Amino acid sequence: MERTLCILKPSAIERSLVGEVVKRIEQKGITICGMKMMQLDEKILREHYSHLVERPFFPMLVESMTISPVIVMCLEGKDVVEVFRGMTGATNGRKAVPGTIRGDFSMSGQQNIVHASDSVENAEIEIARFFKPDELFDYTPGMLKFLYAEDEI
Ligand code: IDP
Ligand code: MG
Repeated sequence: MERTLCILKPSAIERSLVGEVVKRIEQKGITICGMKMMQLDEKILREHYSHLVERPFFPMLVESMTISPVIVMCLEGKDVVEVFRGMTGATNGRKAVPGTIRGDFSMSGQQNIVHASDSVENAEIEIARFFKPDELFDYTPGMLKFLYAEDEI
């Protein structure tokens, strides 16, 4: 099964939206195979957001991502990278479609509640960046046969 990285950003932690986001993940039928709270720093953010380091807003982004701890989650499911990106919505919360996490909970292009990996390749790199192998769990949810057809798993 495919895996993706989700980060519940300080905007989720500080606004007490952790339960709301986790609830959506569980209700969708996505499996949580790793979850921990951690404090990010500039070093890891320079790697994670390497495509944005030269942008003028980068210092503001670092500040917003380090102001409180975050919760990182490894999510598993069929095509979960694309599925969870869809659930996350557009980067700017003001443009994200209602029904998506950002569309329902964010008014901002920066304080947008969650990170979601954008490709299978990046998901693998990002999961390895935030989790040690023994922090990830391989298990088969008991309800799997009610989540998927036999030929989907
Ligand atoms: P994504 O989170 O939708 O994948 P990226 O372009 O990868 O979007 O940007 C990563 C994060 O950087 C965004 O989620 C947001 O928090 C922040 N960000 C992106 N563009 C801007 C901007 O123009 N101003 C402020 N923050 C931004
Ligand atoms: Mg991105």
